[in-house]
Amino acid sequence: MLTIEAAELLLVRLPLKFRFETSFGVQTEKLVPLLVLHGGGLQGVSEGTMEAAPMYREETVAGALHLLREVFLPRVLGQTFANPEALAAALGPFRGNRMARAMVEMAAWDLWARTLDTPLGALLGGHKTEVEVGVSLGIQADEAATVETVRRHVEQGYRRIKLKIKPGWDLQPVRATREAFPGIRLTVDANSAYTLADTGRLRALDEFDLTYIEQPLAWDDLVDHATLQGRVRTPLCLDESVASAQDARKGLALGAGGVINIKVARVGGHAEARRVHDVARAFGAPVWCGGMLESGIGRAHNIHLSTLPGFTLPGDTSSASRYWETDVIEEALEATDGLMPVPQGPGTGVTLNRDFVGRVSELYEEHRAP
Ligand code: OSB
Ligand code: MG
Repeated sequence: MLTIEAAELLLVRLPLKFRFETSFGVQTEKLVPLLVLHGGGLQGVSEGTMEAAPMYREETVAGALHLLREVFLPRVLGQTFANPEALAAALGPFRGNRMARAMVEMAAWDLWARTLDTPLGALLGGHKTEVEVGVSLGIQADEAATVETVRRHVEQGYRRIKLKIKPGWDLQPVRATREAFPGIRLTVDANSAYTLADTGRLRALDEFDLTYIEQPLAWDDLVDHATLQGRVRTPLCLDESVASAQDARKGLALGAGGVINIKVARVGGHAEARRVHDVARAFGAPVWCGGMLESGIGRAHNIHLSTLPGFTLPGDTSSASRYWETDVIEEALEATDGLMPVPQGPGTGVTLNRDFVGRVSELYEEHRAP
């Protein structure tokens, strides 16, 4: 049983160690909402991956904090649930807002796994003790800078290089990278920056032996992705446009892509992420775990999810030290030779650094059972 006795909401702003440019624009810091659920003398912690502005999907940090306070937390505070899926069902009647709902669900999974004294990954059905990781590299100033950045990360052992592209900056970085590194596993991510009118340019990517082209078309589209997939040889990977296992089923049935990027929060939490994984396996489609520049809390959740057997392509869960001078957790999450160890211990296996978070959090709220 899982009794939710209290909840804490925090909001931390972390400066990024690198300038992250995508087709959305440039990012230099990350706003990280954190939720701590308390029950039975234990704590479960989660991170919100919605952004300050609705660029990636429609959710925002401000909207999520409001919904958590006014709508979602009141539904679970003081209640007892058989397990995290029963808790998530209490939020089931609400539409959309999956990243906000995922904060409650994911904190509940961490709390539940700690209650059972089990690592989260094992509870979800995973077996791996380390997971393969790649790296997502932002748009660079020119080809030379792109090749130099790729070189640094290839030398660190990352198992896949993903280049962010946008119209006007696509064939150039990919050609330069492929010429310099003929053997690496290489992918691109457009974050919805193209339309079917760009089919010729996207088809030209076929000659570079990319493992996939991630989300070239609109964030809410599957039909045009299916049309495009009929015209390019490289598999398309769906990110933004899969918000549920049903979306995954429809996308794969339509032929909108051959690979799925699973982001646990985008689909509403661990249980739905596992259902997306199961649907993809039934279609024979590989999946991998995406990232949203998470702090150590979200990163640890991602690593545990990646232990499921269908995660056969390297994820975006690269070393935390790439992103932050100081993380919100006490542990280091560092990959060696492209392998990220799964944190040991119950739950996510990581601990909120209360001293640091207490000093930098821009918000602190405690919500108690009525
Ligand atoms: O599309 O995968 C994406 C970051 C923010 C929003 C969307 C995306 C990304 C990344 C970064 O690609 C992955 C990471 O390093 O966490
Ligand atoms: Mg993406």
